Amino acid sequence: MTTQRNTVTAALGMEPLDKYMFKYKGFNFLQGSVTPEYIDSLEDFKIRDSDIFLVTFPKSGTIWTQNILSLIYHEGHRNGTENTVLIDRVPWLEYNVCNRDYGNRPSPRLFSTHLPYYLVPKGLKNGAGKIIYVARNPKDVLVSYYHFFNITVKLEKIEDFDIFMEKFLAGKVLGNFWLDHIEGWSAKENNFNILFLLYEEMKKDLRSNVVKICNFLGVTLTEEELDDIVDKASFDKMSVDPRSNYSSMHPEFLDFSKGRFLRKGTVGDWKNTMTVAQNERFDSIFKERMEKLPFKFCWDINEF
Ligand code: PPS
Repeated sequence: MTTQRNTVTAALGMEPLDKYMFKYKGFNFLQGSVTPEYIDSLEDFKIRDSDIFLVTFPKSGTIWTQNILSLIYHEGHRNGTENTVLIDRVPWLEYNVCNRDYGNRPSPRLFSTHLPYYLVPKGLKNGAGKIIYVARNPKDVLVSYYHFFNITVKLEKIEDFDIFMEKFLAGKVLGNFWLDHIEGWSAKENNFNILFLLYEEMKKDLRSNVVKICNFLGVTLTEEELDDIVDKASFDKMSVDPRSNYSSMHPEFLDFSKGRFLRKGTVGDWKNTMTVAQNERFDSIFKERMEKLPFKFCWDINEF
């Protein structure tokens, strides 16, 4: 009876956005992949000090950093996890697609999430565990996302970039509005044990960013181990490594006949897609708030 009542109460707070997404507690989720009850339960999800959470707005370098974390913790001592795919090594907190018992995973547990700061477990908000937030310039995020919408089976197909851009600007995508996501996390920096990384900086100098991650996590690696991670986390190597490029994802989720998850992996590709008018419209909404962020984004690989 109580469970039934809870189900009904939770369902009341659930607002369908389209056939593919619903909004709950102000945040957009994939329809059919998570329930309001599960989202509610995350608040009390017990955090261990050894937990590591990778937080991103979609298309900001999640899979890349998942792979780096996985290489730091598993490479060389994989202990039978050689054939485990990334999504199982650094699983999604809010989308338990492999149906694992997160509570009983051995430490250190690695998780990924796109959640906003206010929906993560309260243990994290109280400073337990460690968080790595990776951000990418939002114009490249937009273009990457546009292509992703067309390879994922779970989201609406939108061929017209202009229409997709409006959806992105209205926050009607997973992750909601880019500025809200990053502002929320950066404003709450002091509540969390958090390291901020930029995709463009990783692209410019991956090695020093891997060192930064290791220092933050308190992991000591040899020079050879570092070189190996930098090599295995390169775009070219990841593109052909089925363990780390999501190519083994079930066709129920991704349709690889429409494109690749690791598409271009560069900085400034937005210039090949956005028109002058689209760029101006984007800036008119983003510029002022972007300038107040504590990050300096790079918009073109030629600026390196
Ligand atoms: S998701 O769906 O949110 O998990 O996507 P996410 O992994 O955050 O972002 C996908 C983009 O990251 C690029 N990527 C990389 N870039 C550089 N080097 C490496 N190793 C790498 N791995 C993934 C990937 O290509 C997507 O960007 P685009 O611009 O579409 O190529």
